[in-house]
This record gives sequence, structure tokens and C-alpha cells, in this order.
Amino acid sequence: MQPQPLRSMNTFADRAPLATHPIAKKLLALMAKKRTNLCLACDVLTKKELLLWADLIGPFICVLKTHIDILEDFTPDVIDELNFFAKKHDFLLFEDRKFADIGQTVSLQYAKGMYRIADWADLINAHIISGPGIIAGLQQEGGSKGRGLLLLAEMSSAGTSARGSYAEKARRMGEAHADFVCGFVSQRRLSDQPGMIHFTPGVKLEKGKDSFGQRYRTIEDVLTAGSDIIIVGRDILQAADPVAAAALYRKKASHFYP
Ligand code: BMP
Repeated sequence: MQPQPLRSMNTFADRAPLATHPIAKKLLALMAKKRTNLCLACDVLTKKELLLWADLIGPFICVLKTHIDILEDFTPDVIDELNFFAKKHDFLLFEDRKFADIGQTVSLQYAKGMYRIADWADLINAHIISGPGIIAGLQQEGGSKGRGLLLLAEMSSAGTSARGSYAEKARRMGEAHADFVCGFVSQRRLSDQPGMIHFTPGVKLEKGKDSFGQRYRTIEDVLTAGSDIIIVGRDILQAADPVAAAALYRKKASHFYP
């Protein structure tokens, strides 16, 4: 028999003061205040589009997730503008970099190079494949800046190896480094620690899949499995009315809040 997913019994507002990680505290309080658990996956190719979406969908989200390296016209000033909209609409920035190398290398990928991710992303994520040294390497750069790390415990794509005992290992690794890790990317709740925030991608209004094996579940599926934040990309970005779609996601999701 499949183990039953954990469900958070506490509201976001109740959890905020219990969380010790500064980003978890801030995000839970923001979710409670703004009444949204929606994260926009803003996978676009130009600065103009990124900033337009940040302004347009910003009022409905708690987190804006970027893949900054797919911008074809990246220049550092886009970060200042992104920060402007993050402040204007009160949301956090999550760079979905999926670090996966040894600690030394990820510390450089995080802080150096063209994107200087450590200087602006409230949240980043990492695979656990290389072992806990990856957490130490990232923490060296992000810890003193008050950043947070999410561990990729489960993936939404068909045939993924990130499931079962792998996810359990991620949970243990995350909980053992709770001074920097503040949650997971997963398909359900894994940790019952109040400050561990669960982000779930692969969400659409209707179940389905894309042509590369992305698997979509509904808001209800994901939130009744105990996740906290739904990550939605194409179902909003490609909607006939993206603002109405974002508003609908926010409202529908709120019916499943603890
Ligand atoms: P969409 O809703 O358009 O399928 O976008 C999903 C987003 O979530 C993408 O940015 C992808 O990189 C990310 N993602 C995912 O789809 N599955 C995972 O397991 C982990 C992810 O970060």
C-alpha cells in the first residue's frame, strides 16, 4: 500500500512564526497576507516579456520562478527591473537553476558568471545527486545573504528517478540542513516541519501531459497531497486571458488551504 501523504494542519499564518528560516518566515507570511500560493513559471526568452509578465501577473503570485539562462537578451539591468516589480507586487524571486555539481563548482555557478544568481534570487534549487557538499557550497555564498535553498526531491516528468527512497533521502538531507534549506520541489508534502515549504510543478486546470513527458495534475490533486505552492507556467502564459487564468488559479487553490 502507498504511504499516505502528509498534510499540513497549520495555516500559512500559523506556520510563519514557527519557521526559523528567514525566507520561509517571509514567504509564509506573504502567502497568508496576499492569500495566494501561486508561483508563476515565467519561461520566456526576452527581458521585455519577463518584465511584462512580472507586472501583469505579479498581483496574483507569491513567487515568480525564472530560468534566467533562457533569456536571449540578458543584461544585468533586467534584475533591477525584476526587483522593482517584486517590491511593487510583493513576491519573491526563485531562480530554477537546478544545481547538480560538486560544492566548489556550484558555489561559483551560484555567485559568479554572468547571472550572479546569489545577488538577487531569494530562492534557488538543487538536486541531491552529488551529496550534501552541494548544500555547503551553495550555503557558503547564499547563507550570509539570507537566501533559501529548495531540494529537488521529486520531479513531475515521466520516468523520473527522483521518487520513492530518493525523495526520502532528500527530505532527510533537507531537514538536517534546515538553516539553509527551506523546502522541497516535490509532488506532495514530505516534511512535517512547519518551515519546510513544498513547491509542486506540473499543474494545470485539467490533468494531462505535454509532448516531452511533463505530467500535469490538478490543483486539487496537488494540494490534497499536502503541497504548499503550485507552480504554473504554460497554463497561464498561454491562456486566452492570462490575468483571468492567474486569478482563477489563486482563487481555486485557496479552497484547499489548511
Ligand atoms: P509548465 O507549467 O509550463 O509545464 O512549467 C513547469 C515549470 O516547472 C518549468 O519551468 C520547469 O522547469 C519546472 N519544473 C517542472 O516542470 N518539473 C519539475 O519536476 C521541476 C521543475 O522545476
